[in-house]
Amino acid sequence: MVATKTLSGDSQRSPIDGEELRRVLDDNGNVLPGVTVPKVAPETLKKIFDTMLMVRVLDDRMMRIQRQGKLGFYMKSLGEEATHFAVAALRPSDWVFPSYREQGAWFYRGYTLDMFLNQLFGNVQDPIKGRQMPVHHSANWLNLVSVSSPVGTQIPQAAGVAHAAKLQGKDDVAVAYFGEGTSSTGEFHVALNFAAAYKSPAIFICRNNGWAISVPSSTQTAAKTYASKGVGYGMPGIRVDGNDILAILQVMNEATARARAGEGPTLIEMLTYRVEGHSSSDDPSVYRDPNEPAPWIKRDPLNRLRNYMKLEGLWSEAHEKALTERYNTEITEAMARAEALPPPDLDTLFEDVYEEMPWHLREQKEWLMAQGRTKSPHQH
Ligand SMILES: Cc1ncc(C[n+]2csc(CCOP(=O)(O)OP(=O)(O)O)c2C)c(N)n1
Repeated sequence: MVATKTLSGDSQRSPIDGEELRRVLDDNGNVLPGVTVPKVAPETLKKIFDTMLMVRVLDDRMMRIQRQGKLGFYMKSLGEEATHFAVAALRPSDWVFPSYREQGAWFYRGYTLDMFLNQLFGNVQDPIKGRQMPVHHSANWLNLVSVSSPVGTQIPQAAGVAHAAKLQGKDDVAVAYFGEGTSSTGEFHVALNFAAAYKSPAIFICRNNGWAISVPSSTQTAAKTYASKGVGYGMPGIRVDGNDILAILQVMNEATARARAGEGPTLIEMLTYRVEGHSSSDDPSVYRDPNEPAPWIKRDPLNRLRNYMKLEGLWSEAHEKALTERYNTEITEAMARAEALPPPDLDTLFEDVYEEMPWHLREQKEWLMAQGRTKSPHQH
């Protein structure tokens, strides 16, 4: 077993691959013998379940409209949605630096379906004015920092913001999400070293879903686990079942408590699996054994949470059915609204960077507007 330092709490030998892995629920959603179940308010669990269900319904609908040619690009999270709800262990004042695969985190923090769809369509009500490709959201009012296409850029930013909170005497934490493939970038190493050296209140979530597009996670590192990398930098590295929301909340509670107490950062490897392609542009049948997803589908995070809640008397079939129908209706309506809206005005391209527009941008704006174009370039 690799010498990953665990915090207090329970530890189970993983039935998945034999390395130490924190779990609370078994693959079916039953509490494992001898583990401590974290205290999670029933309302929180219900909110997580409802939002996870929404992500599932939404992902499916969005992938379909992508296939119909209405949307340029989409990224699903099928099978790895529980990782999104690590944010349920945070306060609203904590900062989150997501990668592009954490839809649930956005909705959990208050991003709306309309904002989501307006961003995908890049229309006039898109919170970021059509400036990013689909699924690259940005919501500074929710302390959710812009998604960037180059992977890894968000990790040093999170380390920096965490450190700034510490310098300001606040006990806020900053959380960065990234995939295991992204741990091969320089940004991962720079950020972990900085945060550990300065004891910054950062939490690094490595969402290990097995693949970085077509590159298997085993190719990204010679280390036995991603969690063990934290130990090398001087912080705890915890490996948790990323399809088990209770185990995720348990380790997040420990990591936030450490960070707020001034004890520094934590690296959490959330072991999960990308059941489908990397994005709407990917075809995993070209590089992946077709039998590989089967055992992971049995460990589905939504099923496990549903079963646990059923046993706790917090779930009903009628509620889930009604909610699924409601989500489908709301998505259809929000989609119709988003599709009907025009793109942002061309001159908005020049806003938001400088308080006072410099001369060269003013010239460019005047030139563009003199061309008599009324449509945005992506309408041509
Ligand atoms: C710096 C940089 N290099 C390469 C790419 C191309 N690229 C986009 S996503 C991706 C795979 C990332 O895999 P991982 O970090 O494991 O996240 P996952 O998509 O599996 O959630 C790559 C290589 C990129 N966007 N940025």
